[in-house]
Amino acid sequence: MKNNIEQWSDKKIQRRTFFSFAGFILAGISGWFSWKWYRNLPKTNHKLDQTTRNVLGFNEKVKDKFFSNNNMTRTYPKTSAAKRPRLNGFVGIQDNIDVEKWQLEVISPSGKPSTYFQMQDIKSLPKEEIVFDFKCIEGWDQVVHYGGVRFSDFLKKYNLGKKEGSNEWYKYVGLETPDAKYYVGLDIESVLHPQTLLCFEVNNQPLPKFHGAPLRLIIPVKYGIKNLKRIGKMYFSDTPPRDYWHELGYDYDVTL
Ligand SMILES: Nc1nc2c(c(=O)[nH]1)N[C@H]1C(S)=C(S)[C@@H](COP(=O)(O)O)O[C@H]1N2
Ligand SMILES: [Mo]
Repeated sequence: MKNNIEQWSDKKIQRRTFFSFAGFILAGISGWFSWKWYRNLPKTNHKLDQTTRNVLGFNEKVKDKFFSNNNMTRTYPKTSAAKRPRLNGFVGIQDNIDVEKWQLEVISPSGKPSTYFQMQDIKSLPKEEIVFDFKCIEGWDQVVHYGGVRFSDFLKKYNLGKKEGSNEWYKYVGLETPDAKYYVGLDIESVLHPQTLLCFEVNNQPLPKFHGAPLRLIIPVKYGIKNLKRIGKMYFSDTPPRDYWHELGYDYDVTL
């Protein structure tokens, strides 16, 4: 049995523990709200002195580095790229394809007729190359060198992917092979990532059939399974498009 003094001091300790814990929580909450408040201030707010703005800018960069899609995938010199890159996955690319007759069908979100694009519509955009470590979910990876155009440049140039009469992007892009046997769903942030390319070259040569001729997706923020070969159809939606490997039990969002 504890004496009165001991009981009294136990209570005091409990009270103190409670107050310091509450204080800790409150500090956290108020920190979070000040951060939100700060963040929402217009960037040109002259009430913020330069030092504060520099600190905020720095914080923003740290945040982007660790938490956002602006994170760039590591790239390598062209000399590190595999000379004969591995081939894997042949669903939807078995048939022979007449590359000259190929076209990309963009299915209209509002039920209007599709729009068709030819290779020259894609090649008229600025060319981009990327050398990066391509990762297959089956456990292998390989440094590869691809060339094409930015997916985001394609969408912006031809005014695709935004809701009619608005500046808002659809949440997802669906891609399918011409025969619709292989298909993937992609979140719009990953599609708009600057390293996401519509590719027509590997190692500076036109894509061979089994690398996805004439046009394939290279999306370095995702595992290989989302890097659809031989794109035939494209569409936009706010609900997740059907996805070949997701239907077979893989995670839908295989972001690296
Ligand atoms: N059309 C189509 N694209 C596909 C696949 C497929 O089976 N069919 N497999 C995917 C998988 S699992 C991987 S790892 C990569 C392999 O690309 P590569 O053959 O150019 O190395 O393609 C992806 N794109
Ligand atoms: Mo893969």
